[in-house]
Amino acid sequence: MKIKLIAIAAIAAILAGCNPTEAPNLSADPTSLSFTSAGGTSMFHITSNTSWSISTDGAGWIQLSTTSGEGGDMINVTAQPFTEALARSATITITTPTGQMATVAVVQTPPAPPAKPEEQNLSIIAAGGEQTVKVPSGYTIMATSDQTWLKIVSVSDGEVKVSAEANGTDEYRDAKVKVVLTDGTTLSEISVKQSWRNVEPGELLIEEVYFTGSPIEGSTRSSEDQYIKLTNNSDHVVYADRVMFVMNYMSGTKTSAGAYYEYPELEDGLAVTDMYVIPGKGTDYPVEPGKSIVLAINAENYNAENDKAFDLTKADFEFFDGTDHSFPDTDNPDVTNLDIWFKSSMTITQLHGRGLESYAIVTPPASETADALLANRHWSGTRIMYFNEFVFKQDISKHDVWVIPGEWVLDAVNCSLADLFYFNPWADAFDSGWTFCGEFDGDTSRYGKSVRRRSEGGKLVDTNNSTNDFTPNATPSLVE
Ligand SMILES: [Ca+2]
Ligand SMILES: [Ca+2]
Repeated sequence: MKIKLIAIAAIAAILAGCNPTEAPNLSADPTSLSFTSAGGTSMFHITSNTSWSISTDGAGWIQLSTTSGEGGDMINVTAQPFTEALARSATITITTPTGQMATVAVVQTPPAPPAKPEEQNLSIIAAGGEQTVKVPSGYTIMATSDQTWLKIVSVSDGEVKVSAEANGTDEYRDAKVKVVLTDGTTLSEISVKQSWRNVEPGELLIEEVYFTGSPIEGSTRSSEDQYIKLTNNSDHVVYADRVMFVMNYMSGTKTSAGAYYEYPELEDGLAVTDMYVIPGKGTDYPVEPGKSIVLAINAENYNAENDKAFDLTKADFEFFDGTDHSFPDTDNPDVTNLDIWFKSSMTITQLHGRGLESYAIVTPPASETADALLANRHWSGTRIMYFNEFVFKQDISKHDVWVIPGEWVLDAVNCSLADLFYFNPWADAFDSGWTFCGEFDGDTSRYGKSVRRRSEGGKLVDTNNSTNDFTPNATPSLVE
């Protein structure tokens, strides 16, 4: 009976994995684990003949597959991804109730620092606002700005959010954002340029000018349904506030009698007469990418009396020239009027119906006013008119002409006709070509046709050469 009891006790002891005659033991293998910054799972073995428990020193970045057990076992250790600049370590400690102890040292290496700092550029419009900049991910980062007008809003893995104050100056201004790792290594240098305006050259373009007017059945005249269409050719929202539509002063066409003018050199800038400005305080008139705004000479429904003419009551802006003259203008109260900085007509402004004008859109800086422009930017010099054997000299300063600085110019288009073309009134930098409607001066087949910018691959073509960029004698876009 006694023998039998001993045998049962021995079997029980074997089943329990513990030999009462053997001292408790405990070991771990391997005794160290290493993780890359990506983290992941590794394992170690426990060899023991007794129960044990495991702790991790409160290192929250590692998780164990189990924290207690008995006898031999395999433990999975999972490390979280690591983004700091200096390595981190932890100790896994295994203990038994009877005082045995084993440890496994864990280290995780930091992400490899960038070979060299990344450099990138960020453009911000004058209105300022928040922008998010992508930087290499996988690092804990800090960011600083060297200008008080540009604040760091937040940093997180892979991105920095900045906020710019509005630029009230008339100039571009620069800031540098430095993004560093926790040991000070530079990850990224962001050169920030804030504009003095809310739309840049090439972003908002003159897509179309409908100067001919729609044909009237049985008439040699046309309807007065003239309009200009401006389109956002960029990938972001632009603002049309304070965009000024200007008309040329210089005539680059010979008169039908053969007279022509010679003008003083104008190296940089546009000599203009009429100046109409989209109102707004900076961001009142957003134009979404690919979208357009229409400036109607008169925002009236011409289709009501001429089925070939357009309904312009849905135009975004209109030229309203008042009623205190012999050809009173009509104001559509539902369509915002352009601000008049200068109009050359004693009555109402219209586009040259035979297509002998040049047009541009420009942006006067924030500090510029109509009064200041008219006072300070007058053009002067001598214009010479050649007519047969006669030569006339004229003092330009007596004319209504102002010089728009070249840096204000967003886009320009010359219109002319082959039989009258003499030269382009604006320098090649603004438009080195010209476009047209009709084949000769007075050609009534021009009615119902517009000049329209071509598009390629979903973008308008803009090479500052309207001979290339525009389709002459085009079907007006409002037909579609
Ligand atoms: Ca009008
Ligand atoms: Ca109106």
